Amino acid sequence: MQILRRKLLQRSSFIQGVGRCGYCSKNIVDAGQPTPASHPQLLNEGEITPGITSEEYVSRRKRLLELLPENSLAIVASAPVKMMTDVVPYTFRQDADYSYLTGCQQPGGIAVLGHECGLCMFMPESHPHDVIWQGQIAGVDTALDTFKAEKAYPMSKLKEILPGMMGRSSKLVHNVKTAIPTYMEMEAFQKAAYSGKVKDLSVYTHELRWVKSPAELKLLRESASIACQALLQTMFHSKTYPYESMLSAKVEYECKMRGAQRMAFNPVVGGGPNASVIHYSRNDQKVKDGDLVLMDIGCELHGYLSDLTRTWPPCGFFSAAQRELYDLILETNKECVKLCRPGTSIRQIHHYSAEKLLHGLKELGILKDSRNIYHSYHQLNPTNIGHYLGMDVHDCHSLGDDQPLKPGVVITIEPGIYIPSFFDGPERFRGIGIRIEDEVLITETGYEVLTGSMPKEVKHIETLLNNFCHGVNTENQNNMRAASIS
Ligand SMILES: [Mn+2]
Repeated sequence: MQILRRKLLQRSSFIQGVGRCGYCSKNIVDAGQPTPASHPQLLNEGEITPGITSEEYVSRRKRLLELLPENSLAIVASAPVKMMTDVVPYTFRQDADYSYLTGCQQPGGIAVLGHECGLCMFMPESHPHDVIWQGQIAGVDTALDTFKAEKAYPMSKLKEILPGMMGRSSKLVHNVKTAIPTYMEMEAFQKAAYSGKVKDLSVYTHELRWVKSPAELKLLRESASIACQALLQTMFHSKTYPYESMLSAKVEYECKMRGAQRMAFNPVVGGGPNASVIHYSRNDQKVKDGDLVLMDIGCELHGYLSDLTRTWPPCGFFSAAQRELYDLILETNKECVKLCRPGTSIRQIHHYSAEKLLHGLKELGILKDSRNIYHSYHQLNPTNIGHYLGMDVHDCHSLGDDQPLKPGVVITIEPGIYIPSFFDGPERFRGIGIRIEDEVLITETGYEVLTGSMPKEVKHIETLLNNFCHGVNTENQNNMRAASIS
């Protein structure tokens, strides 16, 4: 209580100190994104991203320079703004490499990193008209003061300055994903490209981004925790509202109410046979009584993502066939999680899972021994056991699945079986799709499941979905429950 009061006093004196306008007073520079001065509730002094200090950004750039070939220059453009219609942009998301190296969350900039120049940021210039419509943006001052660039110029100076920097370098590495004609059409770039001196930056950044720092792990842990809490609330909700669209809306609401900026991807909410469409995104059907619903969701917390899947019967009980298949996938999930440790690779875990699932499908009578068995298996499970996770959903993909895992790497373990309604096999299994996905952090001694707080045992799910209402009307109980948890 006392602590709270002291905090309130601090807040009110802060507000008095900066005058009536809390956001952009004379004393606080608007950096176009939260800073410790403008958002003290979010960032501590010295942080550029919540939990990540400017020193950490400096050390990321230093490590990148150590990896880059001698006398090379890295060019990293920010993500472009994508338009939905001519004047309506999609929500902007910064490119992960640009974000990792600068911390800057706005579009329109180009960051250049070299052994001699350090970080040199070319910043977009705002015109008074833009400020009225879009608000303040980060400019040269913010690049120097907030993002700690060694040098910063307005974008209008790019043509004057960048060609010389490129000409003095023996190799260029650039962010191929966000490459733009602005610099690619420059003669110096073309010349380097022609003589094979241009490389993809992701080879280097993926190696750096693959192993997470303690600050990054804290954000990933929180992102996973938000996803678990949100999905649990959505599971409760599903009994009363078994509609794919409502479950999608519910999980997004619950994630954002817990501090997530956005979803990591469009939630996959597949009822019954829709669960067999791996990246199903229509989310427009009612989940039939007795059917399972598969939800694959994730959110983004200050650039760090979560990715979690559960499959359950909104009616509260698994059928015998659903349960038999669920048990196989759950067992595979748990065994694969136990395989996670330094030195093993995603590929090895994948092979183990495929053997286990194939064997299980034969035991259940879903697959029969034949020359085509691997082909049939592939139709029921075309997915990989997992992927790296971090600032992108399929993080650091250029490293491939054969890398021996290291402490600080986060991967997903997501076995699944997807049986289409038209499957030529036992009828009782047709139209069932199940995936159980967890996030696993590789530790010095083994692993830690970051999504462990979200139930996956049949018994736990059935208990959570059923009220033991002792004579009280079940419908009312469900509504009360939904109201109390929302
Ligand atoms: Mn995944």
